[in-house]
Amino acid sequence: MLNGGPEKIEKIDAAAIKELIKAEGIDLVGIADAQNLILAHPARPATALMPTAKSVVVMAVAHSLGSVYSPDIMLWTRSKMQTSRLLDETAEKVGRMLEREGFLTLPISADKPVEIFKHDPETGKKFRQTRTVGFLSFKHAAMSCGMGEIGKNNLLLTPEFGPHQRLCAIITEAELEPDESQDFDLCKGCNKCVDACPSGALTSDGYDVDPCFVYWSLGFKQLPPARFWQWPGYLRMIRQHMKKRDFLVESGQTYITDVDFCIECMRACPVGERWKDIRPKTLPFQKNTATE
Ligand code: B12
Ligand code: SF4
Ligand code: SF4
Repeated sequence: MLNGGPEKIEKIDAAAIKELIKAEGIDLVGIADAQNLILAHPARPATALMPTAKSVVVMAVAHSLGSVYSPDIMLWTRSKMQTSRLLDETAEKVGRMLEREGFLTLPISADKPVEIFKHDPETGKKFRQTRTVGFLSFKHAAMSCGMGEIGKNNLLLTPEFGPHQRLCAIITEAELEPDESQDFDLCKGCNKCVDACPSGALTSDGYDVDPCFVYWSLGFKQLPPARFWQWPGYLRMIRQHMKKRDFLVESGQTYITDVDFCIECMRACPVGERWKDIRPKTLPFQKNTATE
């Protein structure tokens, strides 16, 4: 254990690092070659954050399935925060230990901050909806080390937990033996995630980040108007929300607990071996502050 345990480990190699991390309570650990990561769009290579990076250690902590199946998303959000905390604390501890051993190491948080783009960096044109991107794509890093695949719900599916895990990563100069990427066949193409998506972000054609962002962050089912004639409908929607919601009180709570409005694409997915015996038979309705 890192906490109260040895400050050093005998040997810095992949097996020892994995054992140390698992002893902290992390469910899955994989190691990817930092110079050879599968990249997303826009690309965020680990070497842009640390040119001398050799390895990316990817960690996953399973969500509480009870919170996934809870009747109010706020209960899941609180539980999610704890998974992030465990991941971030472990990343910090491992990072410090590796730096004591002489390897420059950068933990990347499971949570915010993220880069925020009002304009498309390629064309300079203003996006209809502001976009955000992580400093490193954890889903792609996890695929690089054979932890799982990206399903139709645009989330990382692992054989163990399906989409129900939180991810985090550590970039380091330590040269650790990488795990190979693997082909899985986890996504059954059942479309349960597409049918469950309340914003229309997931369709059989793929994932559209803008409607997802607006619903996930505010509970709005409409994007900001792109045309003049769309304004009356948009304002009507805002008025309806204002009638029953208190945005000031909500924002206070959001700052403290990072309240989400949606995990439907995650909840609906049946993949995940480890949940076999405890998964409830029916998925109950889960409300959020904006639910009518
Ligand atoms: C930013 C972000 C979001 C944003 C944007 C999502 C997105 N796909 O880009 C919003 C707020 C919408 C979001 C929503 C969700 N997220 Co999120 N999110 C992240 C974060 C911080 C970075 C994602 C990222 O950069 N991905 C890389 C890009 C490149 O991924 P992509 O999906 O292939 O590509 C999209 C973007 O690039 C965007 N895009 C396209 N062109 C451009 C151009 C520019 C300039 C920009 C900025 C973006 C952009 O559109 C692409 C899809 O078409 C990650 C943590 C991390 N650091 O990885 C968590 C993460 C991906 N999210 C996660 C989760 C769980 C969710 C939600 C379920 C919400 C929730 N309540 O938690 C939904 C799921 C939506 C979905 N089905 O994909 C988990 C996924 C775990 C898993 N099992 O896979 C992660 C890994 C967090 C974590 N620590 O575990 N998320
Ligand atoms: S988080 Fe909600 S809105 Fe976004 S893709 Fe998943 S189901 Fe759709
Ligand atoms: S719900 Fe079905 S289609 Fe969607 S990711 Fe899971 S297995 Fe694939």
